[in-house]
Amino acid sequence: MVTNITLALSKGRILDETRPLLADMGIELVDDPGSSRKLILDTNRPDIKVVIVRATDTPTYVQYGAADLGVVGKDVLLEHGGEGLYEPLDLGIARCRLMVAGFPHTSPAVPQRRPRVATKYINVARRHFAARGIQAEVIKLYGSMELAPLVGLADYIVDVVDTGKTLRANGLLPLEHIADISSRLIVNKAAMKMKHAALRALIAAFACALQPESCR
Ligand code: PRT
Ligand code: MG
Repeated sequence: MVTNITLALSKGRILDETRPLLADMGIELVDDPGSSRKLILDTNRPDIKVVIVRATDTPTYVQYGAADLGVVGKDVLLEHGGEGLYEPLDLGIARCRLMVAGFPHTSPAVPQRRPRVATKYINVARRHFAARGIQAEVIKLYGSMELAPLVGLADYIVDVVDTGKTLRANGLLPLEHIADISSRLIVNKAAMKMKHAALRALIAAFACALQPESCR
């Protein structure tokens, strides 16, 4: 009996950096995600489909079993909480750092008043400041976080930083490190029981694509 598997990926970095791993596993997309508007993509494996979702939605699709597994940034996973999910593998792709950033002269260590923090990572930001004894006022944004300090909306932002160019271009600096980020393979907990053999095989194939020498 064939077990059908659905893998959730987001366009951009995660799709681009997951595709070579899939290729090493012998899995190729049939439709070109660059030009296709389809959101459910066939692969050369009749039992494996790829669904294209927003990066922040990946844990939700996998949590509810709409996808059996997915690839998602640890930043998104920290914010989501990881309920209903296994995280069997660190794929080591789409690396960056989750940081507090702001103007060079401000320091979250000595707040003058209750600091305002703009971010799409509101849970992460609350936890980070609370752990340092600071009750920050956290403002939810959906993008262009770097703008918030420039127009007086917030004292700080919490965002992922790679080269730091985006911050520097806006006169901002990384101030505090929250976490090193890479993308993780996540698996629906119920699917892991119901589709055990198929998912085990796929997770093992991902592991081999990451470390071929350990699979020879
Ligand atoms: O773009 P969209 O709103 O659809 O969703 P998304 O931004 O969540 O997705 P995407 O594809 O941009 O990012 C997917 C994942 O890639 C994130 O969840 C991170 O785990 C990881 N990643 C790695 C990054 C970066 N590097 C990164 N540099 N995600 C975003 N950025 C952005 C950052 O937000 C900032 O605007 O790039 C800018 C900073 O880059 P530097 O190089 O200027 O520091
Ligand atoms: Mg983006």
